[in-house]
Amino acid sequence: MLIDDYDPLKKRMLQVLDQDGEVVAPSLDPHLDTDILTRAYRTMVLARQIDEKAVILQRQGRLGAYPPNKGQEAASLGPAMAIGKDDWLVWAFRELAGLLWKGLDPMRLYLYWMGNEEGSHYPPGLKVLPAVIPVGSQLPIAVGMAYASMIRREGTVTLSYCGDGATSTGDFHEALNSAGTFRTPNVFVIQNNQWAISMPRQRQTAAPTLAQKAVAYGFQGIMVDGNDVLAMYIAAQEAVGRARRGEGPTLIEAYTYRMGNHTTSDDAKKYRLEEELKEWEMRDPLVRLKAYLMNKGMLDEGREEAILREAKEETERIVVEAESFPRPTTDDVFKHTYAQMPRTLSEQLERSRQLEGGGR
Ligand SMILES: Cc1ncc(C[n+]2csc(CCOP(=O)(O)OP(=O)(O)O)c2C)c(N)n1
Repeated sequence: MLIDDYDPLKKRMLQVLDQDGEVVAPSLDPHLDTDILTRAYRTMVLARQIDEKAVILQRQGRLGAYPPNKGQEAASLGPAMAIGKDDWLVWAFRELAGLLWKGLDPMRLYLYWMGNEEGSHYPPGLKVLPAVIPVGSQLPIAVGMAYASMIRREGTVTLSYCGDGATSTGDFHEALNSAGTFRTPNVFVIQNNQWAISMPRQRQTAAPTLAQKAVAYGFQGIMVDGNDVLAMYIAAQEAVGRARRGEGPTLIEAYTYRMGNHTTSDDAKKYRLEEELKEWEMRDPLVRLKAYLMNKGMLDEGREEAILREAKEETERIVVEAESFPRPTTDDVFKHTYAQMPRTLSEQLERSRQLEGGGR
């Protein structure tokens, strides 16, 4: 098993591709077919476009505060590629590429960041929870979901994501402790992007790796190069298989980097060095997959340009769609809490309508 060969206590990190897209571990190359690999690349390119456009829209006052994903595309995409349609994806707020792969309409994401709750309204059958901003709070929920699926013998797996900062929350500990105890079918991915706002990874914990935290909860953890989509995919594929076979949870630490600001309200230049960013720019997950595909003859400059052009067009299309989506009304504030609206609330609704109509 991969996981036995990459002991996080020895600080070993799983990698298939180096930063130039060269295969460093040929026996681990999953040899995915051209269709899947080009789809993966297209997903990463589209995620990057949607992400960069979101920052521009925020600066123009057309979208609210937004957490950039740039640099973390492979970390969320690889695990999403390893789960099936009936498996759950529980995200935090920086998992755009994985969500696109799972089938979430990115227009909903724009709506969400534009402050329209319809952005959290997903089609039935799409096994994805809405964004979770309270750090770490999605993890006990993910364990409950996996536990329920185990009791019902559904055979499904729950893939969840959190950041390195989330590993310091009580929720993280409670979730992983329960998952280990009940051997739930969970795959926990930590996107260790080296920063929790301005708090560096070194100040987060004295543990040399985050993956080794699994050891204390009685299950396995593995540290993976989070900018290597193939490494993320094979690690998650093994973890998903174990979960499905009833062999319990796995913790995957995706070693990656947040290339942008924490959110559009942040200025990372105030607390981190430009050199650090420059170093990580050379490990860009998109550049790496592109080089791998080109080396394999699965992609050429012409095809690459077409993918980028299509991604830009798709992004413009979803901007138009999101901006022309009906805005919520004051009436919506009163809906969705009670099946049968109580009298006190319906009186308030009536009053609100009068006020909106210019009544006093
Ligand atoms: C419970 C809670 N405390 C504080 C915050 C404010 N906050 C938002 S993101 C963040 C840092 C999260 O860091 P990390 O888990 O590493 O994820 P990243 O933002 O790097 O993706 C904090 C402290 C919050 N959203 N929820």
